[in-house]
Amino acid sequence: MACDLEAARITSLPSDAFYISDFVSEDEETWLLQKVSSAPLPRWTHLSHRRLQTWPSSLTKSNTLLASPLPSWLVSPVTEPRLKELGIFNDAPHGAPNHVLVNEYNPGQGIMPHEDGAAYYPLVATVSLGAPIVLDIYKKNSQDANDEGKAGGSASNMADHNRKPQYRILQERRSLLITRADLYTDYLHGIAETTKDEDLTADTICNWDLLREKNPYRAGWYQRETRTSLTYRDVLKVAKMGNSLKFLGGR
Ligand SMILES: O=C(O)CCC(=O)C(=O)O
Repeated sequence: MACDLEAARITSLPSDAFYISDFVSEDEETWLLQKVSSAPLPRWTHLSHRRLQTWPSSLTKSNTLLASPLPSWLVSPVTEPRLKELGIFNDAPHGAPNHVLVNEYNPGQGIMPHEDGAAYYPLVATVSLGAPIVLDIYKKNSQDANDEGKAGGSASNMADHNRKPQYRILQERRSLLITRADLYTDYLHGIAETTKDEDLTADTICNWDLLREKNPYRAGWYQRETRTSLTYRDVLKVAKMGNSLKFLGGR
């Protein structure tokens, strides 16, 4: 996949966001979904509004990753060669993603507005599989900044249910969304708990011109189906196994 990153920039968003509609092929999508669904059941964490796999493992309380490679199905073809070719992780401390969250949303499920916080290099690469979904982007306010202090780096303004997103990104199945820099640090992102994404137009969807297909959204809405995301990040603090015992509480 040869791709000029600048051509994929979502120009109406603050810096930086990029959207590539055809990032994985249909066969690769089927294969990746099969890998997700064949993971052992204990791999899933069931949350109230989605379920989640964490690869290679959850971070410790001090936001440290115990060094361990990602499984090969999360590496090839997504990180190698594709993300590598884009060069987006070149400046990250480990030069490549070392952590992946797999989120699965059934219709009606979503994720509260939040930020990913200081545990990670400020860049997320999200591969969408199975069905489209709209990601909402909110400018952080002073209440979020307070919440961030309390929650240790993950602002989520739960109180304000009427809060309107400032931007909306439509993520098609098989697409890649990259968010980084100010968009990572100064904004929250979330997914509405709805069975229908509505009000989809060139004016309301900031990556409208970059969509692979606009026809399915001409009516301005679509019915949600199960959508899975692979979110690739670089965890800043990594402990080698030799040093791991102290992170696990040993001596
Ligand atoms: O599924 C997505 O696209 C968003 C996931 C997300 O916000 C997260 O993992 O922090």
